[in-house]
Amino acid sequence: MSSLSCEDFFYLLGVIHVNVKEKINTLEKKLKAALASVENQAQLQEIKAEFLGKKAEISQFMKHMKDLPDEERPAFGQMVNEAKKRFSDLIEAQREAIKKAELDALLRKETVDVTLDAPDYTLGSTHILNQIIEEIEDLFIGMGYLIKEGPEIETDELNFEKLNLPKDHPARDMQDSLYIGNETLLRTHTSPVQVRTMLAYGGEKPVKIICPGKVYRRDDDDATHSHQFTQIEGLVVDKDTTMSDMKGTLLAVARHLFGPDREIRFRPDYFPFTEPSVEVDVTCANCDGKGCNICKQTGYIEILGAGMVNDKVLKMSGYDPKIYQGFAFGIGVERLAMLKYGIEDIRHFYTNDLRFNKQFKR
Ligand code: FA5
Repeated sequence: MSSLSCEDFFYLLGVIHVNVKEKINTLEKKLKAALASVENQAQLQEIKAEFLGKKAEISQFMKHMKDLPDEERPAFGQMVNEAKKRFSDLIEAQREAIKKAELDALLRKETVDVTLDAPDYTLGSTHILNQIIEEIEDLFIGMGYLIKEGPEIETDELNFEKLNLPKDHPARDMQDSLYIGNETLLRTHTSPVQVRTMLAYGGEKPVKIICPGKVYRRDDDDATHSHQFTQIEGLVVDKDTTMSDMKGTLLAVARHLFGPDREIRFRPDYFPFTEPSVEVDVTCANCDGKGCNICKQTGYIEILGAGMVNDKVLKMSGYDPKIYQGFAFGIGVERLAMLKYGIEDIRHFYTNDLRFNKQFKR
């Protein structure tokens, strides 16, 4: 067997070098072509595995190292490692290009053209009943009142008895009630919140509150009655409270709601919890008090019930009627809105017909 001469060996090595070099060049061209059509990171990963992974051709070249003399190995190793580095750089450059393309696409997709017309969003608005409640609350807050709320399930004692309506009192018929148990019912008015406040104040402090909220009665629903409706009641208790304080306050309410030129009048009425009691009318805003269809030719429309707090009620809630007097009033919010806006049926407030609701956008 003839041994290789030194020249032959270098010749052989040169061929290996040349072949590997050529192979690397071919691989590099293949890699560039593959990278040119790559579209996403997943495809790029596959290409990386193919060209730089353990089974990649370039990784196999290192196996030739052992066939080389020691002095050739560094040059060979350097050539292969430089190729690997170039491959890796090409792949990473492509990775960055894909990232940038993906980001550009996302930004293009999410671009907002500020010159376009805004979409026609339909904005909701506060329900007319809540608008009136807020309007009345604002007026009373301006006059130094506090807003008090209470539970809709109430005791018979607070809803009736402490308001001078004992169990057998015929005036209980004025407010047909929905009982839940023997002693609990859905409140028929927000007056029990007034009782709760007086009891909490312990007969000592002056009271100046309004109590908005839902109330319930066993009334048959029709154009002017609902089994559930909204009230705002008010109560003032202090040491020098007179009927003219009440009149001035209610005149302010009437003018706030129906216009600055309105006048009010009192008609005698009956409520067990007030004495004297009055029905309050306001001059008709439609005809200025001259008489029209809306006010049934009377020149006035009825807006609320009121009165001076009955001594018995003050006493039952801990206030000494010789020292304290008070006035109270109760407004039916739906009825008030019907008068103000000429709404002919109370049921419009609850059916949520948008054609109705939209008329009262603030
Ligand atoms: C009361 O509820 C008294 N607590 C009000 C009050 C307070 C008077 C303080 C004096 C002093 P009345 O039952 O009248 O009163 O109800 C008050 C208002 O609620 C009525 O004027 C009316 O506007 C409204 N209302 C009564 N029943 C209904 C109903 N079924 N549906 C819609 N509104 C009603």
